[in-house]
Amino acid sequence: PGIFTYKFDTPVYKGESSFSTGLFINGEFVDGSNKTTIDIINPSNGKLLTKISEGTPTDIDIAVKAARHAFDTSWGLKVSGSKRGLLLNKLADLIEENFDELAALEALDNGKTFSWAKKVDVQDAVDIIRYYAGWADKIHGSTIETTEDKLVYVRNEPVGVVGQIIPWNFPIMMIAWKLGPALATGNTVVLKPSELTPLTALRMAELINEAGFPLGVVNIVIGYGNTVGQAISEHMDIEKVAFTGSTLVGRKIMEASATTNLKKVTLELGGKSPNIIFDDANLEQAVAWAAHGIFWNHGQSCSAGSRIMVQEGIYEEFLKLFTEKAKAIKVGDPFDPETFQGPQISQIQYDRIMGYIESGKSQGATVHYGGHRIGTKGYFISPTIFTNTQQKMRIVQEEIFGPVAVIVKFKHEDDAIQKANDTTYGLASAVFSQNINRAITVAHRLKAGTAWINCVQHFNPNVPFGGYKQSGIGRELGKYALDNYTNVKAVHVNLGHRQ
Ligand code: TXE
Repeated sequence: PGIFTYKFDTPVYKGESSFSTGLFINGEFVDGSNKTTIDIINPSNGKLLTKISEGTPTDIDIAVKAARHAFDTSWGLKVSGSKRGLLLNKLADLIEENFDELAALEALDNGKTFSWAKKVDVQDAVDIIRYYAGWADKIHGSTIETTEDKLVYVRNEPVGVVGQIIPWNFPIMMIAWKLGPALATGNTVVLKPSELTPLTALRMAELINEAGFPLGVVNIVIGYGNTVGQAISEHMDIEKVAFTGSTLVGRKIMEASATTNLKKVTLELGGKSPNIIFDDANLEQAVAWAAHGIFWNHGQSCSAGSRIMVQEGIYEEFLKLFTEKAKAIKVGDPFDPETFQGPQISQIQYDRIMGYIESGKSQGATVHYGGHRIGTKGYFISPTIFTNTQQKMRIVQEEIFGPVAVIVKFKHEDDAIQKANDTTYGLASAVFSQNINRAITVAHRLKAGTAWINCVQHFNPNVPFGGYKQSGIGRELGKYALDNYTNVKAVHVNLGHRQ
């Protein structure tokens, strides 16, 4: 396989990165079985960054065999929880030791800003791996009282070989969200990063080796969704698949499971999260959070507060302040310390977002601010605000996944709740009000896996995250994620009863 070498010479980071561009199978970097490569594009200028090995279904087979062998010989319940925790902690230490380099790779590959990559993505990866390291020696079964002549106990056994398919919007963070609970509970992994953003995954592969994980415990196969992703979903020896991505692909993964070995499926899919701002909210705070909710990570977040719902009494004032915030956002080079918003990830996503902007216009909404490209190279889009929206418009119902805020006016509490719940999604939601009774009551009535009160986009390693409705199945993070990665076995021991 090739080697990726890159010299960062930026105002915020100077350093060099160099690592293999192969697939990571059984602790080694190898070419894909077809010897083909995938072009990796820098979203800031649309130019080729590097070529990386392309995996195929055959490579998935090889990786699954390595993972199965590791599970049977050197992982799972063959090693103690303390050992698994120690290795996870070591991995977290190594991420910390290479903190700035990983953030820089993330900014280069994905286009997110270096400063936010440090503050959120890499920091979160460290915190989450440490959190699950702590669980590794605390996976307890239980005993259940039945009758005197019986002992019944329940074991939580690792599932086996698990497949994990992740997207491009938070590459290193998604690796941590997926590997943490899977490895803590003793599973072995075949992970497919997005074909758009493989760089931090490859660097992480090196760190996984350096930490000393036994060969084959983690395998990373980069490739396209309809080949390698599909092969994971259909594989007969993968017993669980965890996916983060679009609802469309989530459906395909469930279908593939249904027609093959009924592997367990957890899905973390899209959203159209409402952000409800009542007229008794702290307006300045609500404006700042609302802008963060939709514009952070360039709107490429499954829990983006993309429907900003404002009560009519403060509508005009909110719009004025929110527009000022949007205007103040600096769009540009992810390595410029002043930049808040970098490029969208790809030409395809750029076209998709611009398509939504056109659809909003043609369905009669008003582009209050933005709505256009910025610059002539790369995939930069101005922060955009739509007003005069109607509930049935595509921009109000569908996930745009870009820096496009849709403002929805509402009259009273019931009106807000009805509109907020009126989509097929149910990932996150937020309520802004100084009346805590109202804020909590409304939060409880929203059909979403997360409800934020007077904040948005907060995550903690120990707090579950996942969707209602078509936003997904299962929960990630916290102890909830551990359940996805264990099988429950009930053992009945006869202490005396004779047939
Ligand atoms: O996602 P895909 P895309 C949403 C968001 C975005 C839209 C499309 O609305 O605009 O999805 O983005 C792999 N079998 N989200 O096309 O295709 C793929 O290789 C198995 C929300 O980039 O879902 C990648 O690794 N896997 C989301 C991963 O799925 C397949 C994050 C995600 O890509 C596959 C990303 C297949 N048939 C997009 N086809 C979130 N929840 O945060 C593709 N993949």
